[in-house]
Amino acid sequence: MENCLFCKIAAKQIPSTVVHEDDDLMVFKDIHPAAPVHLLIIPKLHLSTLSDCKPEHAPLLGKMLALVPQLAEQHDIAVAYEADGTPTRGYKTLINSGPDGGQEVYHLHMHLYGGPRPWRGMR
Ligand code: DGP
Repeated sequence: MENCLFCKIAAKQIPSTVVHEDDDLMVFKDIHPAAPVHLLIIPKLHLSTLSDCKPEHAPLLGKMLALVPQLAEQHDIAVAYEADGTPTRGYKTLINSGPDGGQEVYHLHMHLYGGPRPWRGMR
């Protein structure tokens, strides 16, 4: 879509640090990281917000979510377990939708945050 920042990133018209790309998705580092690992997972298809998604987009949304464990492994933020079974590490996924949801860029994206805390402005 014309004049969409993330469409331009997906088309490589604007540079970004890409960590994953396939036919449907692109993942790149957030320009203002709020955590030691802060990635943005986007569909190449332009969808402005989660509210624009229809049932037919379920496979694409599923693909975005299903990529998270792989990204978490690659960036050393996957949930692990101590010898006594206590969970350690881990990450947060977030989709901001609309003004009240704090969305700034109107191309659907999922944030993936991880790494040692504290994280900027987040619990
Ligand atoms: P949101 O508030 O959910 O719409 O988050 C948009 C995110 O996009 C925000 O964390 C900063 C990031 N961002 C904005 N412009 C750019 C850019 O040009 N490049 C990259 N890599 N990230 C950007």
